Amino acid sequence: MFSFLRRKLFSSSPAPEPAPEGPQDGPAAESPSAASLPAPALAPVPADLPAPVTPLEPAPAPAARGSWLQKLKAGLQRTGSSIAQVFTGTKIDEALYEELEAALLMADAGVGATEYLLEELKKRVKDTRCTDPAGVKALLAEVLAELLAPLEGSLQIGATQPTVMMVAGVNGAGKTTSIGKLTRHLAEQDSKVLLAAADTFRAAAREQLAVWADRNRVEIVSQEGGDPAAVCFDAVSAGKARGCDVVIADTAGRLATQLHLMDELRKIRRTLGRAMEGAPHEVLLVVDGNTGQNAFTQVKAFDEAIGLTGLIVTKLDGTAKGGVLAAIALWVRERVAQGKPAVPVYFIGVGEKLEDLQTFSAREFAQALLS
Ligand SMILES: Nc1nc2c(ncn2[C@@H]2O[C@H](COP(=O)(O)OP(=O)(O)OP(=O)(O)O)[C@@H](O)[C@H]2O)c(=O)[nH]1
Ligand SMILES: [Mg+2]
Repeated sequence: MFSFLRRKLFSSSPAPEPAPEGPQDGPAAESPSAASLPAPALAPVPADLPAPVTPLEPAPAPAARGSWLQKLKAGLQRTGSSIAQVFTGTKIDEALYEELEAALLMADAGVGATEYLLEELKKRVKDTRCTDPAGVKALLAEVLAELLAPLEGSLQIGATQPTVMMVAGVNGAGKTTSIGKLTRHLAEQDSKVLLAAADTFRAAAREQLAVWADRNRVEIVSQEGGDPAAVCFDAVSAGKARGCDVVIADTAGRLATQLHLMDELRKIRRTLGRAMEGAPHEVLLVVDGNTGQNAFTQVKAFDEAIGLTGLIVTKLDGTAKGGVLAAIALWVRERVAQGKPAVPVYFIGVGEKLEDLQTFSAREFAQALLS
């Protein structure tokens, strides 16, 4: 069983020794650092058991979930483009729909999702013979939650050992912080995590990830300078040798328009696949919710380059308008209709603290946006 292979990380034993640094000669050769690792004593896995899959759900107590929802609401309300304002009148008329259209566009929903929402809403108002604006608001919450529903999804670990994740995004989106928070959630669920500092160019980037590794008592593979793909190769090799459950590669921030840097990301992806068949199992994009429609542009561009499997939307506690998730949801629906896999929002970030990374709920998000 998968649980046999797990080792408790939050034990009173001292933190593990830092990983030896990877080789300079690229990912093609098997890493000496991985080869020199002691082979972990693994319990035999019965052949007839299916690989157990664990959905990663940071499940806070109801009170905690309430408090982060307050943060989300406060963040989304701070924009001043309150959609709720539209429904304070007494009449349902063309002016109300025009005001709603403007509010949705202001909230970064984009033209396509705004049109979709208005059309669906009008249909429901007609079908339900709704007569007051408060009722229209409730119907909009319903339509919005349904539109956002394909973005719900939980990150699965345990189908392979290790589950390999690569994390990408533009500069400062919140990649490293989100990895740190995610590592804590994983470690709390007794998963053995290994981090790969694939941002090899900046010493500060390696140090920042090392702080998170230290804080969470997990191991890290890093290398000064050199090829980020080689670090990733080493990390997966080490993760396999050490019986890790999850390997997470933190990459350097980049714009999708920086073609050579996007090529580097593709190389990292390919190299992870060379280090372990089927890897990376998750290709996550971290987007800053404050960047509005630009976040949507990033999703499309990174997906084209490296094929995304999921998203983390950060900084929804700030001046984010939140509507961009409607635009992303519409894009995901269209993908799914074409037979492609969905790209769920695995987590949303509502602050800088550990507990501020939460799973995404379409209904809660729709309500926060309309409150
Ligand atoms: N308010 C708020 N701040 C956040 C959130 N997530 C990350 N941050 C902050 O955003 C800043 C950048 O975060 P990083 O994790 O370093 O971002 P990064 O994407 O790794 O940056 P680069 O590696 O430089 O590309 C830090 O100050 C974080 O504390 C969030 O959900 N809310
Ligand atoms: Mg970083």
